[in-house]
Amino acid sequence: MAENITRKIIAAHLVSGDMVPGSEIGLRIDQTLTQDATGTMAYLQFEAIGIDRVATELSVSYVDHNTLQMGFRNPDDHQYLRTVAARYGIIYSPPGTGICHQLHLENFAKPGKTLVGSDSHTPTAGGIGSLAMGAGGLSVALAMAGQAYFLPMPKVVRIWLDGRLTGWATAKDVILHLLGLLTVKGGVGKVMEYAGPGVATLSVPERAVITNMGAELGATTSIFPSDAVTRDFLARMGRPGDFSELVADDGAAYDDEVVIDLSTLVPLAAAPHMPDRMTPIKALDGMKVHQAAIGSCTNSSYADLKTVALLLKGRRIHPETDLMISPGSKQVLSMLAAEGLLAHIIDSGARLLECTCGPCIGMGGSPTSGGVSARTFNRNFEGRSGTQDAQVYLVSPQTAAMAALRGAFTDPATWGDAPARVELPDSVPSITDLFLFPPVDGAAVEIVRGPNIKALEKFAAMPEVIEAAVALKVGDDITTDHILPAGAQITALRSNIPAISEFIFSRVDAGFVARIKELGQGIILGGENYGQGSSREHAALGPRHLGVKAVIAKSLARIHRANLVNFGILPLILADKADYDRIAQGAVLRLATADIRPGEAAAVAVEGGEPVMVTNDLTRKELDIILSGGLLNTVRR
Ligand code: MIC
Ligand code: SF4
Repeated sequence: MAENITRKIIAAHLVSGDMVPGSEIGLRIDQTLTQDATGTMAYLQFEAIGIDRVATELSVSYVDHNTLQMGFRNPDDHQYLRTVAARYGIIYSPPGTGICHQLHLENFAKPGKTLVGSDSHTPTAGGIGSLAMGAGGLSVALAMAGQAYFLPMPKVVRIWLDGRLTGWATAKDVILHLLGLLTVKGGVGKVMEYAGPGVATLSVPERAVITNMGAELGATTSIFPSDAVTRDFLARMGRPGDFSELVADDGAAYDDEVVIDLSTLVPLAAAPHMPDRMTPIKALDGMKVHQAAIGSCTNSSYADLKTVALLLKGRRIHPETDLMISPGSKQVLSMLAAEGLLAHIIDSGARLLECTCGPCIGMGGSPTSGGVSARTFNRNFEGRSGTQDAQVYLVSPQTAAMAALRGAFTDPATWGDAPARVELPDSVPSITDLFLFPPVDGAAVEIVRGPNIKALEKFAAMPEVIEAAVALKVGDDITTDHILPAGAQITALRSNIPAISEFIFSRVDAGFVARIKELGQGIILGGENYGQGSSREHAALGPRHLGVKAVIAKSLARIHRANLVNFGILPLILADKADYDRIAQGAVLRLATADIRPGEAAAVAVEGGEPVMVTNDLTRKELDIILSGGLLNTVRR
């Protein structure tokens, strides 16, 4: 039977379930990755499972988020991550080596392999033809232990690319265009599979820009074929042996299709505060830009930064605009240095940052109050930059560089000739020596735990009856950044659940933590797409620690829903969305857990009112996990 790429990889890795969209499948996982902000939890959980060595083909632990090392917390985390990696057979990428997704694409990702990473932008590796998915740390820990990764079988959407990019339009504008078309909910339950004649016109790093930001569509993942372009990329990266061809069969079926003519695209921006608020740069003409930031796992490749360096060459950035540049990896940085391109960046007045996530996750680099920031990143959620009222626009590197030079967004028609396309050199210098490879036998390695590494909490089983107040009612599109904000101070506490829980919902409702502590337990009422964005399981662990028993929402984002299950919080859906308006914050709800059955409706009593009906999309196994107090309780047993 003619098959698409997604279904081919799934079929080759299927260990349980049927490939029927929406029903649960289990996949064998070849590779895993973690980053430090989610990694410490993932490895604590891996240790709790009690396996002697990772069972995957390859597992890598990157340190790229919490790298400021203000005080002992970050360095303690890094030391733990380095030693736990050596102990269990995991490759360790020290802080400053690069951003996890960029490094993985350059050094380890392979066509046709499955990859699960404790970061929502893991689909970046889809640019090379890997089926790469973001997940909570516990799911990654289980994959490292050789267990299957469970997810609902996705639908596969063919994104047909015609033509080729022209003028100042870039790969970033392709995905921004798609986000404008489909919105941040448009990819839920789907894999975006790219096809058509336009595919061959895009390099692997360009493809990775597109698959990276497929995360913002809410998609399970995004994937490109592995073709002659992929072969060429791997050869230049010194990994020709990692190539294998992977294309859709002629006549393969898809669940849906979107057609994009690349030649019609123009430079775009996602306007504050959602990645799908699409606007052409032309429409922003004249808007002052206070800050520009180039980098992040979306746009920090050699080609992106060389293009920027050449735009800056011989010019000075606007005196009232701050420009920050973070290369995606030391490989990129050393290539820029070797070609003399760093000089253009330095002489332009730009600031060169470390090869880390940096300002993308609010590790410094916050804009001025109310300031406009043009960022090449993938998320512009309110407050994520560290400045609550900053106006963050997501743009391409070219657009960010032009904004920094002019001090404002200007009409691309005034930018002159677009820069020539940058190709990778024939042979790229290897940075393999910078990774720490684990010893063959790690049994003797001592795992070092500083005071920032707190032991895992044991959660009790779910009570038979939940009788609890709605501790917080929130609207649509609540992101995990709303639930647990990022930023240097808070993210440094990722290994310490009691401490980080003090910040749950702090930017939405400063009284939340005190209120739920007073109540002792609670229920969260949410709107559409509750929990979209990052994979941070702390957005489930923190609420769980504080006594949240259930989240009742109009709809839930995939990774966050899985994290709720993993930590024993019931993810419930309002059967009638109109009931949302009937439940006030503070209302006491009552439900018997025995009434909750997979896929069936159940009544929830509302104090002083009519009951409301809730449904769920839980399997029996997931329900049992929740009732037993979370996945770790099940696994430990
Ligand atoms: C993000 O971009 O929000 C992060 C930080 O990379 C997260 C992971 C995290 O919260 O640690 C993600 O995207 O999954
Ligand atoms: Fe890092 Fe930002 Fe990418 Fe998240 S989105 S992995 S914080 S660069």
